[in-house]
Amino acid sequence: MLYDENLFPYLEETDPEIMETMRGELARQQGQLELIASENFTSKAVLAALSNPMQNKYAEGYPRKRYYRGCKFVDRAEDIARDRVKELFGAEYANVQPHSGTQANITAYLALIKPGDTIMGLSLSHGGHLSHGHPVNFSGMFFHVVPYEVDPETKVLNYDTIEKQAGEVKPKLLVAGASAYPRFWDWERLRAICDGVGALLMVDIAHIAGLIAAGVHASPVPFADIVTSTTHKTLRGPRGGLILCREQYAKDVDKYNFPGTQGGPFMHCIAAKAVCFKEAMSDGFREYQRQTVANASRLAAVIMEKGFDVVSGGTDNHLFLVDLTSKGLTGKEAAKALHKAGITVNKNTVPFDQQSPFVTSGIRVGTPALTTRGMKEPEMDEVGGLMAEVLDDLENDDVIESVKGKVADLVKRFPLYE
Ligand code: DSN
Repeated sequence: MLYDENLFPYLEETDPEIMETMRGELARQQGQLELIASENFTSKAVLAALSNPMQNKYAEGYPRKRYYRGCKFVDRAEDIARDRVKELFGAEYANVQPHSGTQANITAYLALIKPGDTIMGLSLSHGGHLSHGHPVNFSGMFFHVVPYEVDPETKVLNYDTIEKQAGEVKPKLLVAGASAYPRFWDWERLRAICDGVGALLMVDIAHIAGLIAAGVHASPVPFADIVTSTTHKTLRGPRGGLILCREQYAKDVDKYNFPGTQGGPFMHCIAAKAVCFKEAMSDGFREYQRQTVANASRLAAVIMEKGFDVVSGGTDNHLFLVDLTSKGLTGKEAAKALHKAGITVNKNTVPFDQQSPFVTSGIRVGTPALTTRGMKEPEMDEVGGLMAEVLDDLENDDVIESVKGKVADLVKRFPLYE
């Protein structure tokens, strides 16, 4: 019986070359300190759901309105996923078919505005996302984009400035949400700004969806016209996207996702999303999100105590940005040296960065993955110390080797997938 079997021996026999890459990736995830803010480790239940025969099923359309026969069970899975995510976020309507966060954003734009319309989104180099209007992205190609930025002094959003800019620009749509912004968002204020200029409000919660589900960050659902998200970051589910909206946008959201911009939904992934939403309703998940934020706050404090600049002086969420300008370092060289020592982060531009996005002056640091392993404040003290050791002496191979050894000891105390 398929469901009683461990499937990996079949893969080993059919394709040992790919099996080797999978073993390597597992060992890599187990053996290093994962601090990429957008990454996490799913439960074994989510991984199991991803490897299920629903992946064989075509189900274009929506439950009970499909273009294919044989959809009884995938319909049930999609209904469960939709009901759970609506309950989790208190949303009127949900679409769980987007293959990714960017796909969800494409659908949301088309449901709200027309190509050529003016949008305002947070600039990429100030923490926004490519799909919030960057010129190299579809969003920048198809819409007239006027980006907003953080305050030059505080590096935090100044809502008075955004209001003034929106009054001048008169956008059809304001896009909120970010990939590298460490502070709380004031959704109510953004709604008021939008109402003042006749704009719609779309919020991309990809990074902070888990925090919002757990009540650790305020929810934009009561204020936004459409909310989009990924499911694999703080939410800790399979790779994918979702859309939450008011009932009035339901038909357009469904239409512009399928047939508008996607074909057949990934039904195995939708089943895995349902599992993730169930897990996210538990007390354990709420505690996990609280700890993720506490860990980020502690790690940022340690890094600052070690003499590094943290953008905006700390964090309210799961991530922070280290500005390496005063140390004469680039994000590129810092991330490379940390990686050699077994600590994985990504280089990241900081607001008003003088370096290119490929070099950058900063690194982005996030705690969702380490918190999933069970690490708490004492481990953040250790991790912060190890990061500072490397960053203070980037070229010193002895330091890197010594930190690498300490990383190996630390991760062994917090097993992953064992
Ligand atoms: N690339 C993701 C991140 O790292 O934040 C956003 O799509």
